[in-house]
Amino acid sequence: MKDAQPRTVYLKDYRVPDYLVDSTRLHFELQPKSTLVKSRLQVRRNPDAGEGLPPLVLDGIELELLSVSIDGQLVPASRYRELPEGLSIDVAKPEFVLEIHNRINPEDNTSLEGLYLSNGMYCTQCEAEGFRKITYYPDRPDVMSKFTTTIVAPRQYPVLLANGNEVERRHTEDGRQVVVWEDPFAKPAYLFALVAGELQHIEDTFTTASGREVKLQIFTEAKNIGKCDHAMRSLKKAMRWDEDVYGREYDLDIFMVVAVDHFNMGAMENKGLNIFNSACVLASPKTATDRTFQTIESIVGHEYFHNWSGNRVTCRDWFQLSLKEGFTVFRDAEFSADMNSRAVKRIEDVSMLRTAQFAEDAGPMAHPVGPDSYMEISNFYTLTIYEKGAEVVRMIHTLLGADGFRKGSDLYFERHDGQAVTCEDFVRAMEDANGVDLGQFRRWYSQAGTPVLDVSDEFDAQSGTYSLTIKQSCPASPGQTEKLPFHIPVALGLLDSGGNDLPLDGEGNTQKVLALTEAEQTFRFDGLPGAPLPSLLRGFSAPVKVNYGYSTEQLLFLMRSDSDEFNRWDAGQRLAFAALEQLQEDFRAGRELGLQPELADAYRSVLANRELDPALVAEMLALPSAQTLAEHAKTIDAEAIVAARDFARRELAFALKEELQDCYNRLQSDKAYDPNAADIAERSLKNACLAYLCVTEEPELLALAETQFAGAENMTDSAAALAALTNHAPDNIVEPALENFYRRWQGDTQVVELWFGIQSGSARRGTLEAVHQLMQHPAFELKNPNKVRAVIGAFANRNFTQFHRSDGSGFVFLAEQVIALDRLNPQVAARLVTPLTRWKKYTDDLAQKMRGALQSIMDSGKLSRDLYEVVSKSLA
Ligand code: 0A1
Ligand code: ZN
Repeated sequence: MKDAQPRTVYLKDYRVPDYLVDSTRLHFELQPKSTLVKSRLQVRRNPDAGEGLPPLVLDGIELELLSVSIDGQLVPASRYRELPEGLSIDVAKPEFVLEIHNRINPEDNTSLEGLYLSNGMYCTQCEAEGFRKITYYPDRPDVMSKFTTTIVAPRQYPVLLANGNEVERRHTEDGRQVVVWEDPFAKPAYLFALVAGELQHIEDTFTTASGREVKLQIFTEAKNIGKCDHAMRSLKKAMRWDEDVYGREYDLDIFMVVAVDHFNMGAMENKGLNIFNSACVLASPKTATDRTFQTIESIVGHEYFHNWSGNRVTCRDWFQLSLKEGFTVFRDAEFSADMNSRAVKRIEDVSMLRTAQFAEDAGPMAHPVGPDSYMEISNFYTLTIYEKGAEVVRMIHTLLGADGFRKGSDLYFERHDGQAVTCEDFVRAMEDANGVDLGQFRRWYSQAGTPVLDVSDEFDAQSGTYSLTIKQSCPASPGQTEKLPFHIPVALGLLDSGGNDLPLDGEGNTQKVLALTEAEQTFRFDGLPGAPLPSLLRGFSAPVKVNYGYSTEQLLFLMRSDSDEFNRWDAGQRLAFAALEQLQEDFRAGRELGLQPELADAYRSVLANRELDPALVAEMLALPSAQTLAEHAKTIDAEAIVAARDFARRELAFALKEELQDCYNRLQSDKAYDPNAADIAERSLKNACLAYLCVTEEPELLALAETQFAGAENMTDSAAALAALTNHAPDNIVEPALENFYRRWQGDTQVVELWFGIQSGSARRGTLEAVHQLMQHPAFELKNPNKVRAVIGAFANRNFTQFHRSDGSGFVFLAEQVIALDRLNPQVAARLVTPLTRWKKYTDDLAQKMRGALQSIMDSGKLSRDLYEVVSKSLA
């Protein structure tokens, strides 16, 4: 395990590498417990690094060193030193060939970084610092090298893959297979990949805009070969989209995707050989939900888009992680928006940002999009780097317009192709291509925390002048007490009393992007016929919170009339939010609870509106989640949140029973399943109605779910019915349903994970005792991150009620699991602990219990560096 010594890496200490590696030849002889790795590096003193010949320092962890040679001569042990996490070699000349032999143990590698085994298949994960678990190497993204990889493996592994093009295939005398791959593009070690196994594949081709034919292959275990088609279709769409929207073509003759069951994250963009978590690539109508189909499309897109935004142009150091991740998330979000409903995609993304990223930004691990220090880089694959980073890129897009942004991205790719660069280089390319100054805008990269806008307005009836005053502020975050004003693009519309957009300038534009740059600024609009109603931050034009004293009537009006669909939804959320806050207050004061009738009325008219996209209707009917309410609260009172939300949901379910039933019936369809946007939208509304109807717990309404469960031809309908039953039906209905479902799907890993998640995430079924039982289930495996996320993660993150039980047993449970997991997989352990890190925001009793659980982790013995960073920062 890596050392938990609290070392901190600082951006200010960045130095160019002392040595460069022009070419890297790797030779693997695969054995589960003892794989031999031979590396041959063409090394050269970096002319930009200064005078003299300092020792060559290589990174390496958990490696058994066999030998070191320079220019064919064994280096005596006196000329190199093994370091706790590397090797330091004395150097006598500015250019040489370094050859290192070492052994590794893939079978015992449960961290899933470096080379490991998943269900008997060898695979690698090298980002961010996994390559150093394979061999000694300058494992930093600004050392870019051309890789040639030779794999030697016994017959049980007929498929042997690495980056680039296959250039040779033969057998050794003892009958092992040898395959050689060559990647013509220089790349950092984090993009290296190797796969070996008994795999099958599907194949297709793509002809690029310039007429080159690319072979596309998706590899998986034989039993999943029927689940690859959707990923292949998604890949081809992504390839076309990147040509159309960014002018970016694929650059190798072959593009491979491999599905593996044991994977820490979603997927990985290794050059020419993407490796995917099975859950993010495999799907069939019978086994995958609509959500999975959409997730696959977006992740396949994401990894593919990295070929340019990440691989051709990569990061200089890991402080620049958002350079590739923020930009690529923005690219994948736009791809998904173009393939599906734009408004719904935006709503989904913003909901996630508002709950999880805003919480991160307000917690002990808060950091800017461009952090300036870390203990363990794996902890910085965060929502801030990814999602807020994407919002920052989106704001640049908003400020420059689509054409200006394209000019900027063209210049960025052209200027930096083949280089390892910084976020600053990205912003400068945008500026240079457009002749603009984004000086103040750069604060989005350097300041953490979620800005708050307090908005007030005034209308002078005599002159027809409307004044909108916006004050911005940003709460303190770790290490940053004072914040300077951000440059915030505030997209604005003004509605007249008929609900129409007013022209905002002489040219008749009805939407304007205000440039908010001061701590307080007033914007004036002249010649208005009457007092307008502002539609603020349309499309969520910046990752900020907006306070404006909307009345209930005004929100109802915006819900009906705003031409911006995102803001229509947002108005409904504000309305529901206010109602839920009132309920929480009443609950705390011991008053009888009652829901204002306006909310049900508003939902009724949304349900009746046949012009709206059904997926948007489904979003509009959803109450803000418990997690969203928690994020917004000054102090989180978990019991009040649960009481308020449960009460409101029940009230709405009874008040809208007939309309919900009508809508549910109307959306019944016997069309063959197809995961297209229109059908997905209809299913999402149908199942949203079903979920509400089951809240009533009335037998004839629960029967709807039973019937749907029994007859469902696709996993979306089946899982939605099972979840509704699991949440609301009595045991004599739920138990057989869960059992049937398991019996039918026990052979399918992805479905079993879904089944785990439904139970652990249910307030009724996923009690602590039940979760303990699931962990004893034969299909549960602590070494498999998907299983951990489906059982423990779903309990801690999605089962707000049970996790926050007042006796604190949910916290103790999580702490115990985190401690056990840390010994196997530090990355996953450090992520899993997140819900405990927010303890300071909770009411006193729960806060102390959460803190106690965190402390017990700290006191449990030696922690990994990953977990140590999160726990120590949270306790500080
Ligand atoms: N670059 C990948 C994410 C990723 C990061 C780290 C991993 O292992 C620790 C794996 C994947 C992406 O953005 O998709
Ligand atoms: Zn990525």
